[in-house]
Amino acid sequence: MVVATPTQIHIEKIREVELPIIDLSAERSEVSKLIVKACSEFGFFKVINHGVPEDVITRMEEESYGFFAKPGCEKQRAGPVNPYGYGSKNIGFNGDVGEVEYLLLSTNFVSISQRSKTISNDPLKFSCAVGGYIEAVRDLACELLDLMAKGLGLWVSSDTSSSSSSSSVFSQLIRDVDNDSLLRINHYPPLILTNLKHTTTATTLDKEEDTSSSPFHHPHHHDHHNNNNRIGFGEHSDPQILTILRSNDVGGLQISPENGVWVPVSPDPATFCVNVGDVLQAMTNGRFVSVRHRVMTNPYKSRMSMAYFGAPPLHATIAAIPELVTQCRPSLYWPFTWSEYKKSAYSLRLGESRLNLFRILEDDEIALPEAKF
Ligand SMILES: O=C(O)CCC(=O)C(=O)O
Repeated sequence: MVVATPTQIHIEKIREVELPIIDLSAERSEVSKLIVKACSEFGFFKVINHGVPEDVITRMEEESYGFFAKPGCEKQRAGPVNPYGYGSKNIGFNGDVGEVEYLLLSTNFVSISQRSKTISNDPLKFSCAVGGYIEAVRDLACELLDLMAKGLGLWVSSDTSSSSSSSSVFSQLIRDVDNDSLLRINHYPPLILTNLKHTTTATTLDKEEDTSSSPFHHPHHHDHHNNNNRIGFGEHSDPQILTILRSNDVGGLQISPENGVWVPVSPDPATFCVNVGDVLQAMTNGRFVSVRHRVMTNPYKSRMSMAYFGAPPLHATIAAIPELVTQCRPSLYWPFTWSEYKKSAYSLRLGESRLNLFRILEDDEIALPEAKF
């Protein structure tokens, strides 16, 4: 007798949750509290009145659209990713793929200038746009990290003689000259055009324009409920300290507070999305959550996102901040250097939990941090 093996059906739930929007122009101690709450409960929040100049963002976006609108063979000149450059569909080195093309750049200005020669017909313009953007989002990341440190009751120096008015144990790592931060610019062509194999012209068709009168516009379409959506960027958590993400007005980003549950993040070009990375989860001894997220492609419009990943220097040792380790809450993770973490992170598939490799297993009583939606 042949008995059919039951097929495992993987059911996903979409949950609508309003994510915190934090106004950075509000009173500092109040902002600190709100940020700590958001990082502990969601691992993810949006900021308004962030201080990144509009023209800096516009220049960066224009350069990025310009690059993605080029014919495929020209874009390939900036690839393959090794460890920086242009990539298409392949994400990382372990077989992960998605409906995305991207530019991965170091935040080091010399490296950007070199790389620009293969990316742009006007390398100086491109590298200035990228350099200006990186400086502005790095300052924003440092400000947020200092507010987090304050909210956690950690020491924050205020050195008014330097351009960075304060620094904490978190922001010092990404202000370090040897920081290993990255900028990643993602372009997700619309599915409909991907299928028609017109990806190279997709960007020019729907670049930030009002598509309401276009044949591609579908007024009743909801990004997250449409079965035609495909994975643009698979489920993962960010390994670094903090991510500062900005996108155009096309949705697709979803975050996962628990296995199989996805919360769509509404796109809003007036805000930056901020999320906790694995290193910050380890340093805060699990007080903050590095939330898993993914991107679904939109059938009709192209999404573009720019993610700054603030990372420590390779030699930096990452361990829980002593003030956040108590008898009731001993260290959750073994100390590691950023170099060790990167090595193990990049040896795994995108969706695997890298931080678990460093988990101290003896203490069964401590629950793993999880977003509390
Ligand atoms: O495109 C997005 O919104 C997010 C991209 C992302 O998760 C990444 O680049 O790691």
